[in-house]
Amino acid sequence: MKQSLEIFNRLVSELLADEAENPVAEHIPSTELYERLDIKLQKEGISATALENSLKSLVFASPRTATPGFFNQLFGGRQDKAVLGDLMSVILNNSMYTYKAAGPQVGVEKAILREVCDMVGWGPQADGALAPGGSMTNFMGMMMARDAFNDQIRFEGVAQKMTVYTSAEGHYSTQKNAAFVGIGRAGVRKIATDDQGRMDMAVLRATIQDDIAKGYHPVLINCTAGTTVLGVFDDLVAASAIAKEHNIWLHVDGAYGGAVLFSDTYKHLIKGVENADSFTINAHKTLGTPLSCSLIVVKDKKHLHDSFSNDASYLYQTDEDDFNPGKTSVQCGRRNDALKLWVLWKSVGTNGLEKIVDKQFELADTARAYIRNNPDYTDYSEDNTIAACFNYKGIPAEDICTALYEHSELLVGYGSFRDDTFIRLVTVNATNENEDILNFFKTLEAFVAKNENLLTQTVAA
Ligand code: ABU
Repeated sequence: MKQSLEIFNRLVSELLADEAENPVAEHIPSTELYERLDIKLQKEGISATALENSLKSLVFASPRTATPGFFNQLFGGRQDKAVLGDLMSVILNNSMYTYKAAGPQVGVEKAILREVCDMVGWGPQADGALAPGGSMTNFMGMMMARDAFNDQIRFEGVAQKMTVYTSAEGHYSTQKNAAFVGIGRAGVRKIATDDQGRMDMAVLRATIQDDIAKGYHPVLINCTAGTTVLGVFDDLVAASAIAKEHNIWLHVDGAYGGAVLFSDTYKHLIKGVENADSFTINAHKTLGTPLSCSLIVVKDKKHLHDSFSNDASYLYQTDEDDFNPGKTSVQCGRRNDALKLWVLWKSVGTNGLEKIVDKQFELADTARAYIRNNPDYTDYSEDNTIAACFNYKGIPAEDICTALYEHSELLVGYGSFRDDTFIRLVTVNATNENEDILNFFKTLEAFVAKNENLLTQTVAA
């Protein structure tokens, strides 16, 4: 172990030094990967030195997600205390199904879930669980919605025509999850949005009424707190009124934006979340922990037990269900994703988590101000989000993003809303400073100036 930890320390020190100089790793086309890197496996083992060299090449060539060159997805940065917690999870290697196997780590998970439930405003009946990503915690929400509608489905299978409702701008996990739980992709109603990209509540209400008239059983309204492209928030107060009227489960997919719960300034964006039945937050997105750390909290823990508990005499041999989280989990063996958030939270306090969230909005404001004050940019952004959406000099977003990637300049992606496609700059890395955001634009502009011919070909065509 000592030798491996020494290798780890050396490689990490070298990587961090290199990241400071080169925020974007050299692009390796996937067609050249196995020729350029020593990835293929062989029958005989290799020396520690050869292994270290091989690992170093791999590590140095991997995309750098913690630098001011990465704005591509809804995560990024490196909160060091959270990294410390995650490294400890790996060393401890507890499995989170039982108190016997995870001991106080179960208490850590419970403390986080309790605190989040309290912050939502729910009582002692509320609880939660962790799963390996927002798609999975959203899946858990849908499963509980299905079982709350009909508590026999989990025993007998699906016999009724069920429907679920989500924004046309919602995450694609809704469609996949509908297939998993037996509702089927055809049972997903993608509700049109208003001009700001929020689910249109009048259309939602009318669609539900229409489905009921046709004999369908609406079981879930999935609201989005932070849509993947524009980053906007559905109106939870209006959605909860519709859900209540028709006795439909309300899940809030806050995988991206749910962490505004921690911010006095921005929690108004999820006003009404206390009326939901379940709520997803990804700490690996807007709280900056390493992947993955996805939480689902539920107003009434009965639903977690109803949908996910199963006896297993070889596993559950000590302690009450409350301390055996396997009884409320979608998984059996489960890594400890709670510790990284706990170490970060313990270190910076709830006020420190608030600062992380507020910083993301500040960085987005900086980006939007730059875009809006520069005539070369076309702005597609919405305020009160952590996404700055724009085009530059009319160059197609796909061309510019792909060229920046292939030339190892910046990692940033693009998205579409209605008829427009634009670059999506996500300011989720709270370890960035305003200067890093301005440098992003400088790098982009310098790159375009240098490659004007290449990038303007499509515009001219
Ligand atoms: N849930 C991941 C979304 C990925 C992205 O839009 O970057």
